[in-house]
Amino acid sequence: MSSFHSQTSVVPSLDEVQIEHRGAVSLIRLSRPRKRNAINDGLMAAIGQRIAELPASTGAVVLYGEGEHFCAGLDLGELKDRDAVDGLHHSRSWYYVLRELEQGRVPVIAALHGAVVGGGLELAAACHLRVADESAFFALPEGSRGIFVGGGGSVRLPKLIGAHRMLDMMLTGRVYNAADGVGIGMAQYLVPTGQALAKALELAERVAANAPMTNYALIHGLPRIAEQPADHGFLTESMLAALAQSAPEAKARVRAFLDGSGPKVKVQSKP
Ligand code: 1HE
Repeated sequence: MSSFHSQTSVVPSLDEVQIEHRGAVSLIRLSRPRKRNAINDGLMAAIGQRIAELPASTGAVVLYGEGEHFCAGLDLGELKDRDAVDGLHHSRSWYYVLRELEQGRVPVIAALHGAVVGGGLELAAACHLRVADESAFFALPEGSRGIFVGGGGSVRLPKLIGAHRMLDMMLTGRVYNAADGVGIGMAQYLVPTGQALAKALELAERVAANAPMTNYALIHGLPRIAEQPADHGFLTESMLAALAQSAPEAKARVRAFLDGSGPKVKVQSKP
């Protein structure tokens, strides 16, 4: 079996997933540009390790790719020798890491450029916010390669763009350019070419300045509430609201607004 989740022999390729800390923001860089940041077992294990080892001082993460592309998806070189059992465990190893990322302690913002394809799009979909620059393009070439998504794409992508659009992408090989992709919900922000990382950093700094409990309640609460019957959702919401507002930080922020020193809500010139 080649899956690192079912086998301890996979060594995380830490040199291919670099980490840097800038204040409360940690930057995780996919660093395998020769292969367009295609994800093999070692690289996926390294993403998992970088997430697991985030320091307590991290309030938000930016995930981005080195070189001309965000990520070319699964390293197809690994696929040729994999049997059905290996394939099952391989998928589960991706689920494990992407769940750690999606259901971790802090929000993760993906900065997207160039190819965001196959497993690269599945990785981006597990992040909480996505910023695309105008060079980004989105595709699911699995259909044309005779395979299927295996990194949680069939669960996460229909929630972003709708099952009918994902079906189209996989059946016909349709590629969305950045503007059209953002228009259908692949990402929340569109910026000029070369500016995705800067915009993601700016957003991450803002996110990291929120009360940690509010961020935690958002990334853990909202997706779960969306899956619950309304009656359960109301109860979950009320509990998260109670928890967030009881934190000392919330009290201090509310007091600051009431005494005139806290920020007011302002219209921003750009989203
Ligand atoms: C790769 C991969 C890869 C590049 N696996 N080696 N993903 C795909 O089907 C996408 C396949 N890749 C491409 O379509 C193109 O490479 C790109 C559009 C992403 C970039 O094009 P370009 O012209 O910048 O680069 P390139 O010349 O195609 O590739 C440079 C090298 O990276 C080359 O290797 P080299 O040794 O000849 O230099 C490519 O073979 C290699 N490379 N992409 C392996 N994906 C959990 S299941 C998820 C299932 C999937 O993700 S399926 C979709 C896989």
